[in-house]
Amino acid sequence: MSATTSKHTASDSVWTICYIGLGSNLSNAMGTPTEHVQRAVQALAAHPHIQNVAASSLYQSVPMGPQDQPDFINAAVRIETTLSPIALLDYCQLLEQQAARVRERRWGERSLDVDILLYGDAQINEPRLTVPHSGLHERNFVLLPLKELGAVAQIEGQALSAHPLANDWQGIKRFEQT
Ligand code: A4P
Ligand code: MG
Repeated sequence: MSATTSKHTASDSVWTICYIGLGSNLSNAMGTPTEHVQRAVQALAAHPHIQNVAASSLYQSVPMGPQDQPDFINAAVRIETTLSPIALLDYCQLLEQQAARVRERRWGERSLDVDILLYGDAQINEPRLTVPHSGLHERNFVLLPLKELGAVAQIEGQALSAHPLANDWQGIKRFEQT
């Protein structure tokens, strides 16, 4: 999946490279997990202040957290944006609402989770926003798609691709659509 377009904004706009994590393990009236994730990629590409969108493959992974829930479909998306971190978070949460997400239990099933994984090389610790996303380096369902997209970042003093789980395919596989 990819959509490459250059969008015109004021000449002093700064385009920041960001990585977004997508996850879904619940079908609802709006669609299946795969459809929720693919629709989110399209909605990111359609935003006037987001350009050069590239999505990883889809990955199927066992749930982290409660095990009595379906496997997840995960992907990561590379974008360039002129949105501020909080404005980007607002848009991520709008996409979750559009997928009719209902919050039930921590790490529970959801129609769509949209997380800001990296925002340039910013370190953000605000009440609504932690970037890099907390626990990013402890999740192969985040690291493997990030690595596929060629993301470069230092997390806890170590390159992304050097974290052990960036090479661990346990409990995760590329999702092949039938
Ligand atoms: N928030 C803070 N930082 C960020 C950020 N960088 N990006 C705040 C997005 N949101 C951020 O998130 C709770 C609050 O985090 C938001 O209000 C936002 O202001 P949430 O999405 O409502 O809740 P959550 O996702 O259930 O909680 P949490 O702890 O963020 O869970 P995670 O870390 O998102 O993990 N297993 C597999 N295999 N694949 C998955 O994708 N996902 C989860 C959820 C659990 N198990 C999984 C997967
Ligand atoms: Mg989340």
